[in-house]
Amino acid sequence: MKILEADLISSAGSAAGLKSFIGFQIALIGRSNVGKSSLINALIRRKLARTSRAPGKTGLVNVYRVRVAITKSHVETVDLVDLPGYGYARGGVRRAEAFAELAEAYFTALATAGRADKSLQGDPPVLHLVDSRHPELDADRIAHTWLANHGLRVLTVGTKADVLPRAKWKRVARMIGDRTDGQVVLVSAKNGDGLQDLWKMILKVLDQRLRDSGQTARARSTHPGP
Ligand SMILES: Nc1nc2c(ncn2[C@@H]2O[C@H](COP(=O)(O)OP(=O)(O)OP(=O)(O)O)[C@@H](O)[C@H]2O)c(=O)[nH]1
Ligand SMILES: [Mg+2]
Repeated sequence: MKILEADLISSAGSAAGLKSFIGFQIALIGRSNVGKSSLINALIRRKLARTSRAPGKTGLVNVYRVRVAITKSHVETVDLVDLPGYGYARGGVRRAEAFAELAEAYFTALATAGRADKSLQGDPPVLHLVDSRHPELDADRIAHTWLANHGLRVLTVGTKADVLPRAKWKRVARMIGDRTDGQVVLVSAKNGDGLQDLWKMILKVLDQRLRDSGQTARARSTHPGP
């Protein structure tokens, strides 16, 4: 698998700005500082998304379009969406509300697009990132419930696995899986652990969606852009 191209294709800071770029997308959602932007960079093998040690870095919905060569003759286009994080207390109530509003607007737009356009039908795949060192936080449980209540299928990704001893991986993955009742993968943006597995899962979900919607890869490469 080779990343051929990756570009930031849109940024939106308001619900109105979101409407134009709903398409085949994988959204990353998680607490501030959990490692969403770092994971995007690790997946696309470029430093496109801005990261920070201080939480609250990403304040916009940013869409990165990636062209992935799975084989020489099979190229897919995937949009990875970096959403602002939740649970950033120091940003104040207003900032927290703005984040929540933007995320709500994004998922509502995604669900509406899915209903309206046959080519978008299927489960909009969402990666819910949780910190592998803190797999049982209430904020993550609440977010997971919120996503599930919005009818979104979620793949849970345990981040920063490099700081977790290998011996604990299985237990942490099981703990996260029990709470989220779904698929789990542990990854490290730092040393690349788990990234191949995550790419495989992402491509499998997209492939399933393509087959569900009866589209060919060629048709999808012309999916609506900004
Ligand atoms: N050890 C380790 N640190 C990581 C990893 N991924 C991210 N970090 C660190 O975690 C911090 C936050 O990373 P970001 O990618 O900016 O987090 P974010 O979720 O995008 O944060 P917001 O934009 O504030 O919502 C940075 O200091 C990163 O270097 C990882 O896999 N391992
Ligand atoms: Mg970020």
